[in-house]
Amino acid sequence: MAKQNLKERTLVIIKPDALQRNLLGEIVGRFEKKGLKIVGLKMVRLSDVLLNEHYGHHKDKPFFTGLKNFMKSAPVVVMVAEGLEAIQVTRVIVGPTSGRVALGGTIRGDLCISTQANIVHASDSLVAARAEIKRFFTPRELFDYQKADFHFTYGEEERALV
Ligand code: 3AN
Repeated sequence: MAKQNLKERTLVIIKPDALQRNLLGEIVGRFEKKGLKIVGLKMVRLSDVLLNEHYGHHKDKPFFTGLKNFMKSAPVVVMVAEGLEAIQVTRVIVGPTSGRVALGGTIRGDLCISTQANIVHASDSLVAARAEIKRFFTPRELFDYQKADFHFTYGEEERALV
């Protein structure tokens, strides 16, 4: 396991269904309220090349073409969230793949009822997060900055985990 640090980063894609359903602000707000720091944010339209790479592990699944068409149907918002155990924390607040089994309180549990149109993508490991952040962001599009609420977001021992 990688050493805990306050600068762990994860990639989130806010999918076309979220934009169409006017949920963009709600979703970004959930990450902010949780205490994660948003260090990158932009709107993009996904291409086949990018989707083949991003969802390469699903290329033999029956839903692959449908998934790609869905992901190209409108722009998406890509975001990098940073914080202590950001990858795991994000998976927890997002919930499992299907909105039908995701628990209330999670983004998918509260906001969707689908397996495909499930609002967000979130990196599932450190290796995936590194590759996915690099896929969507250049270093200049990612920001290192202090947050005014830092002392109240983490406790003393956590703040020392630089
Ligand atoms: P997660 O996004 O929860 O990590 P993955 O990586 O298994 O889930 O799936 C990637 C994306 O593929 C999902 N977010 C969802 O949009 C789509 N997907 C996964 N399973 C199905 C399925 N059975 N039917 C339709 N789409 C699916």
